[in-house]
Amino acid sequence: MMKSWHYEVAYQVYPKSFNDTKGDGSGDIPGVIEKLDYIKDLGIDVIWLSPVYRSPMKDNGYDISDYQDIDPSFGTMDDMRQLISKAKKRNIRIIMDLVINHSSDQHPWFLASASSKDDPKRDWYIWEEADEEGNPPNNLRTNFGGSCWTWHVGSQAYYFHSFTKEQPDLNWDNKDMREALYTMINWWIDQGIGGFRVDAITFIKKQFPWKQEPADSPDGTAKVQPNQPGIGKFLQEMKERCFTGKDIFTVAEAPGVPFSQYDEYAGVDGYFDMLIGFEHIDVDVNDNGRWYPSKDWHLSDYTKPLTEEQKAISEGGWTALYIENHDQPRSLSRFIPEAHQTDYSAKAVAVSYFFLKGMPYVYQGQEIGMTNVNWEDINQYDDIWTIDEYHTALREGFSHQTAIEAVKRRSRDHARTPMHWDDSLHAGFTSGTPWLPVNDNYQSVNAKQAQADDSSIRNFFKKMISLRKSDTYRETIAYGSYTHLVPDHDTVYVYTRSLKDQTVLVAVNFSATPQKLSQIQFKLNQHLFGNADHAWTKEVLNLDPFEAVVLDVTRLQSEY
Ligand code: TEU
Repeated sequence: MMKSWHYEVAYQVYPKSFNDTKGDGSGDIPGVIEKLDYIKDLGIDVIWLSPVYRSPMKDNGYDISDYQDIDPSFGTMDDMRQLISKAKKRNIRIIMDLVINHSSDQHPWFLASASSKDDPKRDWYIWEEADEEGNPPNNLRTNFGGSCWTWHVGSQAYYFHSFTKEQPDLNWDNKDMREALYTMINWWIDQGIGGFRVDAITFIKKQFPWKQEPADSPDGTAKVQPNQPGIGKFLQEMKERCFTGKDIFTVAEAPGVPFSQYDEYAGVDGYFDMLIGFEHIDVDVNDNGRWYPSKDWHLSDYTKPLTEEQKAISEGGWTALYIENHDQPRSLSRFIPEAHQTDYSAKAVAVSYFFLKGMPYVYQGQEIGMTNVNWEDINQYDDIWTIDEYHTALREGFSHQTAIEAVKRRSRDHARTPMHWDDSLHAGFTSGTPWLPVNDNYQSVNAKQAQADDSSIRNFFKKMISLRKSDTYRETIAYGSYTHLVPDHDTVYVYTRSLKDQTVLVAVNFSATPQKLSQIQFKLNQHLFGNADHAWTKEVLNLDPFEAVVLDVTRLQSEY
């Protein structure tokens, strides 16, 4: 079924690092309003705003202490209303981050729950007694390391958390708690937002009954597992109570959902409208979730899951297309060896995911080719997850070098350094001291320069977005069938999108050597664009190093 947002493209704003108008070194909502025209000019229709709710900021806003208020560091509720209405004037929907697997330990619900075993809200969170030796119910480990159980001295019990101890998990088995969430969600919809990106939602159903789980780590712990059987009951209820029949869409962050369940989650009658999957992006993460030792990965570890995902949504499903967000390293640093990181190769990386079926997401700074930082000292990093990975690696006997290499490859801070607006001090992000230092390369990589230069990565993104939306190609790119050509290839990614008699062929060479794919035969109808400055006239796929092309072709075989 056709949806109004099927041709749309999203931009993610991580507000703390986007644009600071107050000079306190931390971005704010007026800063987002100030840049709405910059975002609109890129061709964007949707902004996913990472959390701006009131928060003690133990996890940069993913620990919420009031769902219906704005944190003073970001501004006020009035600023938020202005953002929603000013975005709407530009035909941009604001998608709020909905963090409802857990709250902050400073949320009044948790404070009440923790106040006494008899409090009416006691059961809104998950509490368990210690065993005879004082131990918690089991050996589960959080997503960020450490036990999922924290002892609460005041009420003499353990509470459960899938993330930090300051993010206690809400108890979805409690009906009153669920009702309170639904009231809050509907209140936000009434404020005129365009929908939600639903955080870590696959963790809401717990691994009952509690028991020791098979260890996946030398310390005897086992990582908490998402997508437990029975979760669907809650998701269906939330959909019916909050989402159905409204002019919004929902995108669920869904680690642990196998492709075989995509239809249930994001098919025509799915719980959500699209999913944020992890298979194509967690290429460098070990099975136990650890970033070390470094994991050897190949291009097909990226392209094959993308292909599986495209198949999984082929019957009317949808997905979020992304290669960067606030939890991931920069894509240019991940996909391209340092010696070859240029505007040219950045464009190739961008082409690789942009013409798949789904909604493409561009993460702030991705459109100008921002890269990872090169910090050697763990004290330079801020992210809780990064700090845990580093220290756990050392505890497990790995060297500083191995541990810091993992951090340099994978830290969430790579995406969180401030946005580069221009070449002035602190990249024009703040007049104060930025909460996280600016990447050293801001003088050559910044939005001002990218806007002025016709051949910039940013202008390339603009072209890609307008091709996706063009009258001639938008149907094929939105709904066309997908075929992965030369699927075992470890240096090129080639796919076609076909609808009726139109075929768009996308080819990207991820290597520093030329690639000749003479087995792929086609008649060239039109060169749509590519990262090289010359027009493409060949009817054979001879790709230069890091070359990307998008062609309108007639395929000469039905299957390659
Ligand atoms: O991330 C969820 C998260 O960390 C997991 O999906 C994890 O990446 C996965 O299980 C890998 O094993 C979201 C937010 O994006 C992140 O910024 C927050 O810190 C986190 O939730 C807690 O709210």
